[in-house]
Amino acid sequence: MSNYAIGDLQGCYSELQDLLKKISFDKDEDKLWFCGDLVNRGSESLNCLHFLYSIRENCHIVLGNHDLHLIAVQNSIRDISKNDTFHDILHSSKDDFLIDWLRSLPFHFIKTIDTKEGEKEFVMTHAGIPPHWTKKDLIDHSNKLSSNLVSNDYRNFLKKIFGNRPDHPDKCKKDEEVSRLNINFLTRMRFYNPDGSLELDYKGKVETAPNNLKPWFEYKLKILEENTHILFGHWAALNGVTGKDNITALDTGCAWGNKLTAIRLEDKATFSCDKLN
Ligand SMILES: [Mn+2]
Repeated sequence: MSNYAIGDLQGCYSELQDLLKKISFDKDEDKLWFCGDLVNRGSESLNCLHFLYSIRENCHIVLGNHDLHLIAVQNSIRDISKNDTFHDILHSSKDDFLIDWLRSLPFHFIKTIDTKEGEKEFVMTHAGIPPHWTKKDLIDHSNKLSSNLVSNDYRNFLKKIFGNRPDHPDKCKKDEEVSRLNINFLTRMRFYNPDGSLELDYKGKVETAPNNLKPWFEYKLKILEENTHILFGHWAALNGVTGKDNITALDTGCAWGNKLTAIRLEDKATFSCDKLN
């Protein structure tokens, strides 16, 4: 049995099938970890959701920002944007169960597995883990968000979680502001300021970032004191490179014409498939 962590699918269903052939995926034995953003940008979002649902017992999946956007659009809480490519899902009410299933997925996943280097605890989120969070913080914040997302009042919750502000825990006065910031940490974070604030406005490259602004994983991360290994997606421009042994970037930009990548957690073997069309 092997565990494979797979980068942002973003509707790249045919490429996923290629990748599963390449790793000789055995649905009775193997586990697939998906770091979120299952839909959008690519051309086969509905196929991705149907397929993952059909093998859900073999998968560990966390939510990404595009998945949340789809849930909000399908619930008429956000407008579809001109770049969105998940019309295939919205046009078919018989597939509404897939959106309810998405809502039930967590924002984080943690599991210890045997690797060639001994036992390792892997922690997966879509965008990363903010430097000031311990493992307990991650679990508490993530679970609280999930309980809101599956509650009867989830539509009201969805109305309040989109936006770039507040950008710092000290600026949060209401529960909904804490939720918004924590969702942004977990699903949208790339750059982080030394004062502990989340930077969502800068969209450029790491090399040309303004002074002081660094990728979140370049800070001293509290969660790594607990000897964890972080897996995340969301940041295709990194092309899988963090420069850290214990922090793995999974998104290699398939939806942007690059590759879909799987990493076997037991031995770090990497498998990639090219974008098909
Ligand atoms: Mn993302």
